[in-house]
Amino acid sequence: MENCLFCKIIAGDIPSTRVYEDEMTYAFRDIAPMAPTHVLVVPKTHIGGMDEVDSADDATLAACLRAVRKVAEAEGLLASGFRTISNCGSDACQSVRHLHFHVLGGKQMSDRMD
Ligand code: DGP
Repeated sequence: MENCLFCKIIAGDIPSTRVYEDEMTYAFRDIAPMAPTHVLVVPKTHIGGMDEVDSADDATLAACLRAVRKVAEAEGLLASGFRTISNCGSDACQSVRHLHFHVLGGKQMSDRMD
């Protein structure tokens, strides 16, 4: 989608540090990491956020969750654990309107979600 930051990253028009990629998903390091591992998993097709998944392709959505697991495995997080977050809308402070899953790990995190 034109003027979507993550679509431009997926297309390679904006540089990113790739961690994982397959036919339907792309994963890259967050520009402002909140943990030793902070990776964003995005679908290659434009979906605005969790509020739009009702009209999204099931295979794409499943691929995103599998990509989260692949990233956790590649980053060595399967044994220690990791957190997956998808912010949606203004109350959740979603800043990029392209569905993405933050994968955070490599440190002990708080039991609070805020
Ligand atoms: P959210 O606030 O949940 O919409 O997360 C958006 C994330 O995207 C935020 O953690 C910072 C990251 N981000 C924003 N711009 C860029 C960029 O140009 N490159 C990379 N790698 N990450 C970005």
